[in-house]
Amino acid sequence: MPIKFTRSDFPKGFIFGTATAAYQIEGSSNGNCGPCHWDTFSATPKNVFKAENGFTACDHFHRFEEDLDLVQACGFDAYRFSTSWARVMPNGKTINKEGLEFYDRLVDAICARNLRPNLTLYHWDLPSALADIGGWANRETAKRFVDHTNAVIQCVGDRIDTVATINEPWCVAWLSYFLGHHAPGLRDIRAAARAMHHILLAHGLSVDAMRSLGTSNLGVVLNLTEAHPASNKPSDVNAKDRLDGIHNRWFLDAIFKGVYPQDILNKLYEFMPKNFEDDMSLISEPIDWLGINYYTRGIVADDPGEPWPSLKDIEGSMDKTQMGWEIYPEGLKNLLVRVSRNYTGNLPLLVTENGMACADEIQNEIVYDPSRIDYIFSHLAAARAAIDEGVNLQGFFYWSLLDNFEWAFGYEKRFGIVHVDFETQKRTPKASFNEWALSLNS
Ligand code: GCO
Repeated sequence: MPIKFTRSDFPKGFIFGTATAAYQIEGSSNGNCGPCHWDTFSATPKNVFKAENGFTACDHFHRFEEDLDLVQACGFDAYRFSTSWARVMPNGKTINKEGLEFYDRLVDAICARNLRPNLTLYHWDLPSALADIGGWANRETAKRFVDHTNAVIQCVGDRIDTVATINEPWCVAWLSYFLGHHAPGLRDIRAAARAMHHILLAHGLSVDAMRSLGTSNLGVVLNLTEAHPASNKPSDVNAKDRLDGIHNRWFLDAIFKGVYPQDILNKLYEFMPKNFEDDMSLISEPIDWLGINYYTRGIVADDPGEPWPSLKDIEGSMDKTQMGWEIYPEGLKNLLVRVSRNYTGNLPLLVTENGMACADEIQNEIVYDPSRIDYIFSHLAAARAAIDEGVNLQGFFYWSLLDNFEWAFGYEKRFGIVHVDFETQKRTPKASFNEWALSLNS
């Protein structure tokens, strides 16, 4: 059993929050939202568990007041949410007034509860019209992202605490265009190399646009993994470096040093867009904070039978979550220390996502989720240990407030501290919610 943490164990002013994302909770059939690439990806056989989609999700579009009451009742300081590009610009071009009005009301409702609004501009709902032109493989998509940025910031920017441009560029690019697990489900190294660059270009352009509008507290959210080799064999150790390069260094080096890591660039160079070097100063424009999403570590072996990067995922032997992800809190501490020593120095860091899926069930109106409670406290301990080593960590957000549409896993995997019955939309706070409330209110 990990030790329990309370507010007083963290520095004064440390921010505790919970996080969600638009497509996973809002219900994309509401409010004249346009089609996005997740709608078509889900409608294609074998992509998403039971071919589920985000059409209704948690119907947060209509129930956001009730959901925000829960965030407030739990004692959180902040609420991280995203704006759907397809809701704001259904055809990728024209503004949907109803979409912006929704976010206007949402931000007012967050502020009315004395919660800090932490906005993410892109959490994966790419309008289908932009998927049609090649999505993130096309430079034009990065340019269009400025229109979305401007529309959202002009509407709610005056009340926002922090803005993240992109959530998890590795997922947007590599997982979606190379591994094919997320929309648009491509498995193509040339499209992937382009997406790996254009998503960072979109970040840089968006930061630039927001600075011109006078918006402050700008950042980006990276999902980092601690890479481990399957054995001590040099071939596996090299494989570990490739995983680290693609997953972590590609983004950290680009954003904080203005270059791509040479070992990975050597392999991707021939597929990269022309003159990509000219974008690097924009991509590495200073930011005000960095968000890190952390769930588990990655173990890889060399797979010499396959072309570069010749990686084979290996299952670890530690306890796992419902996702099959190893529970490895130490990785969070190690990453925070590494990032702050090698890249960010005294720049504020936030853990913008951390959480666990469990096969939760309601019994007599109660959801008992002790393994999630252990997961939370052991990761809070890791965060605390990083602070003790001098990391300027300023906040921690639990993923997620609600059980929701877990992308390719549909509604089966439950990450929420609030249970959602997807038939009735009834919300039931779980034992972990009560535990958070105890920690935050003591
Ligand atoms: C991500 C996203 C979330 C996921 C969560 C659990 O990290 O993939 O930001 O949308 O739901 O991470 O997989």
